[in-house]
Amino acid sequence: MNVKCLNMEMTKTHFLNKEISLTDLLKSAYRLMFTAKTMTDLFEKEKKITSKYVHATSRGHEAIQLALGMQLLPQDFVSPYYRDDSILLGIGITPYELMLQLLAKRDDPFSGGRTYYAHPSLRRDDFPKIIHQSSGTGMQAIPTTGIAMGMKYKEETGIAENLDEKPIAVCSLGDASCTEGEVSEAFQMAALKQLPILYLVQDNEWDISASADEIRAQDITQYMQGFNGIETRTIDGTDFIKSYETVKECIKIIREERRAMLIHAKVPLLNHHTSGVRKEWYRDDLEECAKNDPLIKLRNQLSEFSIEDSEVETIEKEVAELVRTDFENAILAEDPKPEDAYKHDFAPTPITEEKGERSPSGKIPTVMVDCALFAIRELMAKHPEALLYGQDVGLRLGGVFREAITLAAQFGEKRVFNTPIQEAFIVGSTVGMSAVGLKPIVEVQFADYIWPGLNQLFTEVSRSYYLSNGKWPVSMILRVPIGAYGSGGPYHSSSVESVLTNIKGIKIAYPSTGADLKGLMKAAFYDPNPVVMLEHKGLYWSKIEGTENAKTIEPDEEYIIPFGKAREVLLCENRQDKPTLTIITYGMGVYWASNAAKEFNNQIEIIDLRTLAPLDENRIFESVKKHNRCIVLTEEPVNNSFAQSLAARISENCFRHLDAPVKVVGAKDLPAIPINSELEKEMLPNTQKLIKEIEQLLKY
Ligand SMILES: Cc1ncc(C[n+]2csc(CCOP(=O)(O)OP(=O)(O)O)c2C)c(N)n1
Ligand SMILES: [Mg+2]
Repeated sequence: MNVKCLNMEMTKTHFLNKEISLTDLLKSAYRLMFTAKTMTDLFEKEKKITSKYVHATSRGHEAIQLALGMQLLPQDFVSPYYRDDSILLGIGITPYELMLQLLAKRDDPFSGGRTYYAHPSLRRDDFPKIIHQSSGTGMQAIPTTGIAMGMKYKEETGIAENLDEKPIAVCSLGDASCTEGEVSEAFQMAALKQLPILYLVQDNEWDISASADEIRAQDITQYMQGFNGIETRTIDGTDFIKSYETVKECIKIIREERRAMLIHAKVPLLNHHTSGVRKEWYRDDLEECAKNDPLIKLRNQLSEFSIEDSEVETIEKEVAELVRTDFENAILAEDPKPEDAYKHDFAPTPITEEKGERSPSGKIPTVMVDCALFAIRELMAKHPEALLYGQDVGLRLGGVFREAITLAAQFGEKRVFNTPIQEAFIVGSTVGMSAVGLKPIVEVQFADYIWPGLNQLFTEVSRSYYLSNGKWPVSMILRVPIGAYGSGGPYHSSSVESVLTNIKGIKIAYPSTGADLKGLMKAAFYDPNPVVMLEHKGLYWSKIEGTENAKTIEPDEEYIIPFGKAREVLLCENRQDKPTLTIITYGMGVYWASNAAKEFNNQIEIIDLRTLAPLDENRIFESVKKHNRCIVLTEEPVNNSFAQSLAARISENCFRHLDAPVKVVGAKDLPAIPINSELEKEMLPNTQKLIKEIEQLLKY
């Protein structure tokens, strides 16, 4: 390409934050590209030191990465993947900062030594923003598309910041990562909602050792033809000028027209896949690829622009010195301290006390499902940043349990809307929505369908705060109707709390009354951390005999309950004449226990956990120590359950006080809950079964 015929006299870059000429732009780009190469070479030369922690570099991909990084503004969000160290150089991150992460040092600006090289997260005023980046290939597509959805939401509801240039989201992806199913969920939403996002796909035709012809039926340009409304540009990503112009054009369109675009940049992979998977083991195309080195191309373009060799040599010398000293300094930088491991597991919540009125006078009891609805209605009326989305929650139905009925009519279809059947998107998009300051309340239709969303919950949502070293908490509520109820059958009855409580970094509520559901929903909303609300659908309307007490007076608007505070459902004294016991339970268990307790004369105490994470250990242990006998009651199959693990904790902490083993009562260990009502009854716990267990335990 003859660069001289390009119409790029003056070009603004954020990197230098001022208008500069094309020659100056090319020189800046060359400086950065040479930096990336010098770093790759140094990391290889010093591999004894650098490969302690696995890393990948951008070698071969630098031109398109720099073209992108250099044009982003502080209001933009970018999600680079692990090969994008040149994007990071392009936005102004220094080699020293990158090397701090390479060596997992304490001052690593992204994660404080918690995550790998080029896994950034950044929240500096004068830089583009970067949410936490995981290693899961393609997993950044949904959170980043969530950012774009948040930007558009703010514009459409009139709460966006007033800026001369509107922000955009950029999601960078490797070619092979695009075959992940979640990536197409993201494309679907970006196309459907016309979101202001740029996808950059860097196509090196490699998926570690698997070649393009083995793993894809079409390249990304062809693939995008299935997504109406995402315009694609296919380019040679080794040509800096071409890349710069294409990125510039796309960014302009997205800033102004608020729609999605994709750049398919063809690039060679010149370095190893990672420091641990080396090119010499399996690559037979290295010679061919070397002919396409973007650095050599840019060097030639500098000559075409009559930039003196001596000037280029000076740049190279300066870069070599900088990279060397940065490396030496990074080696000397301090490691994290052991106690640093405990920082930023959860962001502090302002909700620490029960407040407001739980049972205002003059009101009649309200079913649990409406207590949740009213909580959300009050929150949405007060907070324009609150919105609700999920399957069927929109205007026509208001949720399959009518748990969101009237909300779309009251707050409009921008704030309460249906999503496609994409649990991964529903869950993972909250990361991006939260990053732009919104408070997403989302739903999966049944606990049985949380599985497709679980990857996002684990990989992205739960770890964002910890791995960004406290920069990006994810404030979201995930509502999950759960539990068995009247022959719901194997796919509408499951309990999932044991899996969820194994995910660290999320909070989990499992209220058993309307008042608790309302108070905890409020606490969840003001909590800066991700919260899963498990809502037993058998309690929603108190239709099941014996669950009438799930229906309560609706607390007032101020009512709020801190997480980690159990509820005393039934208290009894420790007696000399008869043994007593405590039942630690939650959800439907509260009603099995309450009904069973009627068969015993003041011998049963019942503690409702209300939240499974955090857990009110003090209240649990106190009750166990008082009664010396304990049942942990759950609706889940017993083996390897949350309840069994809690029982172990109780045994360990209350050992000297126990007169009997801590008994776990729950469902039978079977793969699914059968639909036939007799089989369902056989599998699940109930009041009668519990009475027998209590009798046994009291005999000790
Ligand atoms: C979900 C997931 N599966 C597998 C991996 C292991 N893995 C790491 S990189 C990679 C290949 C990705 O290729 P591509 O997206 O084309 O990026 P490239 O490395 O070629 O730049 C794989 C399979 C992973 N990180 N995440
Ligand atoms: Mg690839």
